[in-house]
Amino acid sequence: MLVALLVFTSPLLISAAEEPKLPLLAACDFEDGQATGWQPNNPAHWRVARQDGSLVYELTAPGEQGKLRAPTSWSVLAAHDVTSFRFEGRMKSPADPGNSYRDLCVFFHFQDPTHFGYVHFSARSDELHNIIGLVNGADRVKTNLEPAGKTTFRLTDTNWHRFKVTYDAATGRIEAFIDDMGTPIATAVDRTLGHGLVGVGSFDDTGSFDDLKLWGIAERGQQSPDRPAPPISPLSDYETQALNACRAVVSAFRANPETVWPGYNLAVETYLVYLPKKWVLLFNAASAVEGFAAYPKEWPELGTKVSYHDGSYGDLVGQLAFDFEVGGVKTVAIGLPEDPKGLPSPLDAYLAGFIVHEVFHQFQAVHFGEIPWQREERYPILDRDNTALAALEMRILMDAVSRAQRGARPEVEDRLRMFAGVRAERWQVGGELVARHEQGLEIREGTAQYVQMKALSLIGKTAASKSFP
Ligand SMILES: [Ca+2]
Repeated sequence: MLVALLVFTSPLLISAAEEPKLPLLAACDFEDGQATGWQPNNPAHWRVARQDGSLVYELTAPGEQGKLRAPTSWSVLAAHDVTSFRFEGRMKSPADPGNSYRDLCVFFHFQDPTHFGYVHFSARSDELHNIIGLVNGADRVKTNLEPAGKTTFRLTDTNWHRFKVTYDAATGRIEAFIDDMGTPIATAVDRTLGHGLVGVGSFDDTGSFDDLKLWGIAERGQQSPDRPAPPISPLSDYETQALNACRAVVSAFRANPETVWPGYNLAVETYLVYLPKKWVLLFNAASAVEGFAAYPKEWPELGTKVSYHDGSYGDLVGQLAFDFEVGGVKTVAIGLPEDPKGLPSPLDAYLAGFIVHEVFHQFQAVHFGEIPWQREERYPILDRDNTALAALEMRILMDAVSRAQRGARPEVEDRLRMFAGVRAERWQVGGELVARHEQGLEIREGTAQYVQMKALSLIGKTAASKSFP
């Protein structure tokens, strides 16, 4: 009894141990009469119909051969681009069992109609039948490791058969199962495509599918430019203002390329602007970058070359990333605040200034090098005398500015002498550490602030940015 139990359960145990735990992404039994989420290459050939006491997904007519020798009918689960996955279900071929070329196909890593992997389940085994195949912009090729003719074929009748196809991104291993879920009938090791959609269909027959379940790891950051882009959701007011800010920056620099700072031109410089968890925009990249697709045509025109990534990209989560590598270039990624509440208004002007200011810090580091003492951690932020005197300096400076605005030049000079006196005294007491840190900070932040103010004044004058005050 014990022996029988062990023999019975051990394949399950082995299988459970070998399979990585993957989250369930989709389960379709078609019992609502709908094939929600499924995208056929020919919708006229697919329907949900009752069969053997269940509603099932039917491929009702064979497809037509295209330019490549490849399966002709498929319906893919459009919302789940996966790397590692497990895709299971049951299938049934109505084709004459006397025809050993009969087939049903399970698709995976589907990226577009000429780039996908598939398992061909058939009633014979040879170079083209009952294989794991790859269509990679050319006629399909067998990729499974078994020699031609050596895979086990079981699609020999018109009964329902269980199937399972798995891919493990860590090893590149693809396994195909039919009836026996413990032992694959075909195995390949192939990382050519690496990710994509799953689907069901046939090389040139009809068939039925039901109880389809997908477990998997969602692909990130590798959208193929020729795959249909996911639907773009309507922009929120905040997103619209963020895009307006980007457009205003680009058009101001385009109209005044050398005016803000020699060589600093955001109409040509490469940089990223992103809204955390929503999207990433790549400005002025020299060439196509993997993971970025065309900027949505429904969105406002930004006046320069921009590519788009949906969702999060790489490890960009915080607000700023300097020396961020994208497409072989080190640049800066400007993370806009997730929530615009509490930001200064007008919001688009604030965001434009923020972008200009922060990208300039990257420009500074590249062109002038780091100022090593600017981020001095030993700076006495808690020293009361230093803080009080620094505050006094600020008051004197502000006083000087307001007197300058009234044209009271002698009073201004008097205030500036006072300011210099207080600062000299404070730096005397604080020592070289305080002086050098503040000088570094003023060089770094002062120039960035200057650049920000200069750009905003140009934006205000640029006709294209009417939304700015
Ligand atoms: Ca069903």
